[in-house]
Amino acid sequence: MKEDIFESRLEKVKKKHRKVINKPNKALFSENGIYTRYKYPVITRNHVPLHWRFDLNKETNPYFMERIGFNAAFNAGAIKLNDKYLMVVRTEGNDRKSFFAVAESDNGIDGFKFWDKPITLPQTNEFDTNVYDMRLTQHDDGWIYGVFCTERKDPDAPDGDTSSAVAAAGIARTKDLVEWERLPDLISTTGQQRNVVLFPHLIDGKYAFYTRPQDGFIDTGKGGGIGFGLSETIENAEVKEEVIVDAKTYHTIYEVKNGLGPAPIKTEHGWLQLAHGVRNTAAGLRYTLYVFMTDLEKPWIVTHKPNGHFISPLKDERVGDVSNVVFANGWIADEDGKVFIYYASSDTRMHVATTTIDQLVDYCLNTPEDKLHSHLSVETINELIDKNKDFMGLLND
Ligand code: M1P
Repeated sequence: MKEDIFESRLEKVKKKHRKVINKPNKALFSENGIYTRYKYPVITRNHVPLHWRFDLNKETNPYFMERIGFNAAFNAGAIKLNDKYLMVVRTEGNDRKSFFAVAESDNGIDGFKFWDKPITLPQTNEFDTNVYDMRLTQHDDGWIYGVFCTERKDPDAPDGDTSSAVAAAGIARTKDLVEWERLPDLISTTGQQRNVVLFPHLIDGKYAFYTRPQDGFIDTGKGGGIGFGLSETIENAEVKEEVIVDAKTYHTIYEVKNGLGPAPIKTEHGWLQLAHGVRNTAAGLRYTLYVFMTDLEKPWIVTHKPNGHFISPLKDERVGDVSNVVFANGWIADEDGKVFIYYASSDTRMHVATTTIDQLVDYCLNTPEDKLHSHLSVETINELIDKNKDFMGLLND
């Protein structure tokens, strides 16, 4: 009887898992023409390999029950290596601990499959309680760096406070995403850090980081926005001074806080940057993605900034563990200019949107900026209406 249960459940679970992994994705029509969304998520908790979840020995698991449960697979860094599209996925167990695991696809839009084992991340002297949101940077120095958030309990939390935490930027490097060398966490003067991204080139012989200084674990407080600073070394990274690249601003989609997404993409016009912005609503925080461009030589200076969000949570994306959130820390630019934007929805699953460098540059150069007042928004709309006056016939049937 027990034997029957084991065999029949094994077959059903295997079949379901294969179906998830082999499901072809489908491009959706893009009304805005800026990027293409896809019908299905590219990675979910259902993609987690069965041998991470089940004891496959009939003797010790006669009912073929799950031994280790997984809650979510989201906020992935991304890189193309040996012609494969790779995501370093924030994989979260039912125990709330997240860790990094690599998922691989041949085409970047479907067929993502986790590697056999999660990443074994070496520890510093102070163990990480939780790690998440790795940004990958292929640096000129030959290493691939993973910069991520390491979270630990706040040592100064009063007795009985079992929630307060401290966030810092952890740094590890690798050549193949398999073997990792852990370096000391980034030191900065501004208390806590999350959403830290290593710039791919040295600037004045120094390692350059985009940062997100914050006063508290959740609130950025006086932190101000997306920052930028230089460090003499990467082996003991320390940013002594941070300038604010993109400040949080009243009545924008990044009013409460913002943070850089993946390492920027170089174009002849400047560096393409993808970030998330957070605003408050009666229903809680709303996270959307926005795009801007920084100067080629001075990548801490914003040159173009389209107004509003680039991607916002839509339909099923709107609901999850932390609803009304889209978050991105990975994108891949192919040699031919195609760009794969990997974004997570509601801290639950991963999606892809595709576009091109040309389209992103056009978007940055030609989308009006946020002029911060309703009447100026109307002015901007009227400018487009006036520009269109000789072409209105195109809209007739
Ligand atoms: O829950 C939404 C996001 O919240 C944090 O991002 P930020 O520091 O910008 O608020 C992170 O915990 C992120 O992982 C999460 O997706």
